[in-house]
Amino acid sequence: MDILRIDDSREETEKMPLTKNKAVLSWIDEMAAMTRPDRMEWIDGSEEQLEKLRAAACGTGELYRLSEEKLPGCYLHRTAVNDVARVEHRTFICCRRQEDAGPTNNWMAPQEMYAKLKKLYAGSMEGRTMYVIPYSMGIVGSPFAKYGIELTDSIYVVMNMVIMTRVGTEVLDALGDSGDFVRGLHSKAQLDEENRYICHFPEDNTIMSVNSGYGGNVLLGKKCFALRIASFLGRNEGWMAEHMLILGVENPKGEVRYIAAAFPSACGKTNLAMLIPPEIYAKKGYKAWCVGDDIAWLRVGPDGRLWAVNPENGFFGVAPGTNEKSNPNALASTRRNTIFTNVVHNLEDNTVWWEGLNKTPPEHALDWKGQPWDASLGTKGAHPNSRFTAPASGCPCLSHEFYNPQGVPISAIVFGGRRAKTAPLVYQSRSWRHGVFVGSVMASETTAAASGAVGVVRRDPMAMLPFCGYHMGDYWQHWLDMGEKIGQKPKIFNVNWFRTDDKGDFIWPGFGDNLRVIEWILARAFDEADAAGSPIGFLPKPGDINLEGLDLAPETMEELLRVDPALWRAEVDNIREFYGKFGDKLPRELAEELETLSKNLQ
Ligand code: GTP
Ligand code: SPV
Ligand code: MN
Repeated sequence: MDILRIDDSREETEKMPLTKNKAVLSWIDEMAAMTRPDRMEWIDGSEEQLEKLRAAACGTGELYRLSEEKLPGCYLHRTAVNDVARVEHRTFICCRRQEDAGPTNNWMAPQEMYAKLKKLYAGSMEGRTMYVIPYSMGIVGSPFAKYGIELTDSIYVVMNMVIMTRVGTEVLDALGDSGDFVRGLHSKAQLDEENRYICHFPEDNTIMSVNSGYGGNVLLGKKCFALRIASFLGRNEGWMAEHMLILGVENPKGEVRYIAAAFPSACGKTNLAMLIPPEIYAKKGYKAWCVGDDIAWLRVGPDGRLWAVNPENGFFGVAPGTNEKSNPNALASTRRNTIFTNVVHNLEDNTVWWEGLNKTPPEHALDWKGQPWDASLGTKGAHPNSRFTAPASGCPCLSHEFYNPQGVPISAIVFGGRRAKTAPLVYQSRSWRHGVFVGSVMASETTAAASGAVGVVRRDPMAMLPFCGYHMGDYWQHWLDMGEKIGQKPKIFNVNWFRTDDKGDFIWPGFGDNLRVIEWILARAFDEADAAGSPIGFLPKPGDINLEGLDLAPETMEELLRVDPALWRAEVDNIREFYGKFGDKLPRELAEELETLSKNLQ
């Protein structure tokens, strides 16, 4: 199909290609010939065009406009009920050799997958418009930005991409006639669960997603590009793409120190990235600045330090649990120009609600499925993985460095997950190499962010299990190699905000109070605090974590920091079994670290 000659009743400008780039045009031609859209529209990023699309989506019910007075510029969207989370079992890394995808990824040979997808995409956009979204991950024109084009038949995807990335003509201008862009094709097709595929072709810079309309499966700039494809690129080019928040902590002297933290999905990244310092900290002059809440691209700077940029431009955050107390900054970010997905529609004032927003569910409301909802019957109104898509610019604690193309220098890397027992509140690794070990054996209870069972402990190395675009053993080796290249290595830590008591209640207050732990981490990173040795690494000594203004008994802190040798010996056995999957791709250094841990526990 010749995209220059599509019959279209829309304005001339929207069907005209916004570029002369031959690689872009011929690829779009090919995708359009396969999916056969009735119309094509190039997204130039103008407010005028977006407003028209929003109106169109409201006309079909794809979006619902919320109270202009209470939530200006905000919309509600509901996905299909069988399409509410990432689908890891239907996510594939299609590189030529299976051994390059490794034991933790689903794999299919590229030719085989292309053939399979071709059938699913055939005519999938008939009667629909194909939107062409040129977008940038990172600041357009900066040396670390990477460009992509997503083709989609969903206005919801367009609207989300506009918030989450930098979209429009300037991206095509920056790309020029280069063929160096990530090709992304998305079609809702029939939303057929049995034929839902999220496929990555790292060797072709290509992503293909079909039969889904849920964020993580269809906003191709995010997990698909900025983690799976980018991790592959980073390995080849000598940098790292990580599932990490970036947080700046300003001390009373006005110095800002940065951490990057990797937690699995729905384990507290957005919350930590936007934390509010406890009162006693705020009074002393501590401030927290958010640079990123989900993804960090890390590289070694000319000064030998590790520098991080956030390639995104918005937040795709978990709604349930977000409230004025737990995360006021995230909540404030969602008060304008935000898209809410799968939350409760409060019909009383045309706003939204979710579990944990407050204790007063609306009386007159629709649940996430669009059904009349009566909270007193005990069913959940919002889906546990309901989300908000909010522009970063609306976040009250957004760091100025968010706009700095060089990014920020990282002093500490923090790993963490949900562990009811085993992992203490915080510990520090003994070296970069030991830190890589700590990251590689991360484990966490599964959450509603992905389809499947919730609350099952699984190994999730560096929180990248579902997001690493190549062999996990090679990825660990890349971490070790990066350690050789970083002059001033960040110190590596592990945290666990989720330890529970015998009743299953969280022992640690979490949220803003996590700054107390971060303070110790940063002090350690700058050699300003002491620590005690233990079989698993360095622990804070009693009194090292500031508990001023917190109602927490010293014995509780002791419990939070307790390392139970029996549990850890079981952990060693489990790690050994896990490592067994990687055969000779397991770096020797990590096998040695495991033996050291095992000996330390005897
Ligand atoms: P993704 O966006 O899926 O990657 O999740 P995330 O890692 O950004 O997690 P988020 O900050 O959205 O938190 C997920 C859930 O964990 C929410 O229900 C939070 O309320 C809860 N949570 C976050 N931080 C803490 C904490 O320190 N303690 C406790 N108990 N819960 C927390
Ligand atoms: C996650 O699951 O880690 C998310 C949401 O941030 S999604 O974009 O769906 O992956
Ligand atoms: Mn998040």
